[in-house]
Amino acid sequence: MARKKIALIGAGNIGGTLAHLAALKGLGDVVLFDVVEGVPQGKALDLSQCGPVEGFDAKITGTNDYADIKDADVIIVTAGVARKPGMSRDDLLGINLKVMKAVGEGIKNNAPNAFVICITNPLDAMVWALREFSGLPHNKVVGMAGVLDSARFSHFLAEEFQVSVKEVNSFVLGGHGDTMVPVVQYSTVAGIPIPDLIKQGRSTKERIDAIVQRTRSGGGEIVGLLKTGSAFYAPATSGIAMAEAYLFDQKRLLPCAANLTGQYGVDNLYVGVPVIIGKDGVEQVIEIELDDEAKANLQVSVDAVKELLEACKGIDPSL
Ligand code: TXD
Repeated sequence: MARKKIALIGAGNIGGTLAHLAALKGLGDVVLFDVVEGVPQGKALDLSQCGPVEGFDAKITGTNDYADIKDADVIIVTAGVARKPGMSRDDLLGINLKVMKAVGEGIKNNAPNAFVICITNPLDAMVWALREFSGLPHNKVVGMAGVLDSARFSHFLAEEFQVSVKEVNSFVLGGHGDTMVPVVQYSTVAGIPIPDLIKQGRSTKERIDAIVQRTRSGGGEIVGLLKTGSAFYAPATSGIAMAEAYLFDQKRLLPCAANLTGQYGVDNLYVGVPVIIGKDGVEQVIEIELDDEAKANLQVSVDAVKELLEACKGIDPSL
């Protein structure tokens, strides 16, 4: 069987880490694309030289030409500008919208059958715009945010309850922004919902509220520390988990930014919800019962995404 082809659009911090992980995990051959000349080629050469040490044969190449992503099976998009301290995700809108147009056209012309995972911020607007520009079916274009946000939530919960991260299952829904909705009700430690653990006296509502807040500003906390860019290890790991779910038809239930067609009372909008990812891409959107607080929070999040889309349409009338 021929090796799968993974194209990474954007060879920056996340792109490079994605390439490294894809090679280490043997997902297939990797093509790193960037507009900057030399960077994807240099990173590809460096990464290829991990092969003899790690024992992988994956072919890793760098390019500035969209023709080289031809017939890619999976495309992960991180192209654009990352947040700098003091910059909100939405400040990135204008710059990254133009980037999505170029990327969408590159995908449409060269790899229209790919499963496309968008990571570029502001995520919920960029994944929607990328879908519009690429013209691919909605089930084949998905945004990565919820896997990362849930990983952050789970990490903090594991610390709070002093248990292995393996015992923690958590869900973050809604937009990838300050309005995201970490759902306490469905987050568990060894299957026990957090509200029950609070009742048992293992934590308090105040401490969990603080964790929810820390999760919401989890990206900003890292930007503030790094000063020259944003998080990239956990975002790349999260993107790879989604790619694996597709490539290996794992039917994993992952929180992703997916196009809604009436679910959660939302139509024609990309919002973070639990979906099943398998060989057909987004195979199902899972609707879960939310309590009133989570519902209200989700609505705030949906309204924030809607506002971003209106802003996109204002910038690019072709949308
Ligand atoms: O959860 C999430 N979705 C996120 C999103 C978590 C963390 C970071 N998130 C966003 O991912 C972040 O705000 C950025 O929008 C992207 C990529 O983050 P990264 O840290 O990888 O940014 P870099 O290192 O600046 O890399 C971006 C690369 C860089 O090499 C540019 O030259 C390239 O994108 N770039 C382009 N590539 C292709 N085509 C075009 N037009 C282009 N413009 C810039």
